[in-house]
Amino acid sequence: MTPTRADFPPGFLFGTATSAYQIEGTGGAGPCHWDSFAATPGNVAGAADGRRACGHLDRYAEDLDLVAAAGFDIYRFSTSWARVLPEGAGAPDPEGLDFYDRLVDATLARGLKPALTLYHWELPSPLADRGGWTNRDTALRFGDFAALMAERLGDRVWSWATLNEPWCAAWLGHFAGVHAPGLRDIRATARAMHHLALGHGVGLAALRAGGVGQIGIVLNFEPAFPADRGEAVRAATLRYDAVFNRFFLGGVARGAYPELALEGLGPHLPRGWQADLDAIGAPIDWLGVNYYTVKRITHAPGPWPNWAEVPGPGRKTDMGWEIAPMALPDLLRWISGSHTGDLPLYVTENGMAAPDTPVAGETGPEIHDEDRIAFLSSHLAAAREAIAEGVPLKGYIVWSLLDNFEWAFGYGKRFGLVHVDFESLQRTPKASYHALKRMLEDRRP
Ligand code: IFM
Repeated sequence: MTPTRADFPPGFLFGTATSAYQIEGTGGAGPCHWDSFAATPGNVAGAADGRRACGHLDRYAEDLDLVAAAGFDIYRFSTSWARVLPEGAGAPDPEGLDFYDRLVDATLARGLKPALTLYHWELPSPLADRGGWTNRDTALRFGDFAALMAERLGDRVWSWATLNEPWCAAWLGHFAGVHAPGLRDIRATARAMHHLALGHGVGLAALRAGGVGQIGIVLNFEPAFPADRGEAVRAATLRYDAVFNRFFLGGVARGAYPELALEGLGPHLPRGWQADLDAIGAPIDWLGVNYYTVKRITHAPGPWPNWAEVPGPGRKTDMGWEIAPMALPDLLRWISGSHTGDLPLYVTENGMAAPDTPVAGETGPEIHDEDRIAFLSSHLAAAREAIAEGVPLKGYIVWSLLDNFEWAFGYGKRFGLVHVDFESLQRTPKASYHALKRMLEDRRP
């Protein structure tokens, strides 16, 4: 695989990522809105749920051994709010806190930097019952959760992210209805967008008050291109860009939401939302950029936002996502040039889903995921190009360590560097894992 570690600046960090609900298995956690979303027929492919997932709760040591053996520097993971605070607030469950304590210690013991994301989508059901992210109180309770985690783990965690991909939690969960809580309502969407942004701000303040540093947020980006000529298509593309790429970035980096997003969402925002922008736009220490694909947009009739996605010309992953490494340098340049300046950027997720069928090898199953090796190589080359052009990119993290619960797609979409047999839970490193290991070993001066 090229480029290799030696082609990146000294100190550039490589990692791999997971999230709590997707790998842990629920055992002992309080109920969360993904449990009830998955328990509702038709929401998740194969009627799958997160009850067992990858059994990481019991196998975390083996999983961390895999991260360390590959030669990664960073292990990015998330904490389940419902495991730590089954009621969403109030008394923590000591066993939940102990699990993350052990996980952080085990990460450090292997020479890895623990990069913790507080919220990767599993909202405790008692908070969902009170309106979830449509309710301002959820953002305040998130601050309490952040304070608790800072107090317990602040002495050992290397970096903190408040939220992962708030656009998905807000838009896919409240507008498209394909993520928990499964709503399709623009008013709920607007409120969830704002309260997630506020949750970031409140969480950030709580982490700062707790004395921890290296605090950021992880946002997902999809550069959008007009699918056809014409003013209506161009306008639809700009609207898509405003909602997808610029809403949270604008809030966090400028303390302002883009006008084009406010055109549709503004009338539904909670009264006095402007007063929250100072907290939302408070300084952060780094920004996480999740990058998978680009979008081709056309105009759609009907109510705002009047856009529709159309398939692009490029090759697609198993998710149907167009493979577009060439858009990554432009994206990173645009983020730093227009919003974040010298702020360190990290690619906090990049990877692809592929069928990854095991074949019999001499010593056991083998997975020849050459497509993933090509995908990762091309995106690493794109990251390197961005650095050469002066983007302050400091690290690159692969999604994901393990095949896992891919939300509404259940267990059918495999993103892992390590194959998981969901019957036996056996882990088998794929060819991409071995290729990355070799590329990380290259430390030639
Ligand atoms: O699996 C997800 C992850 O939870 C968030 N970012 C995108 C990944 C692939 O869809």
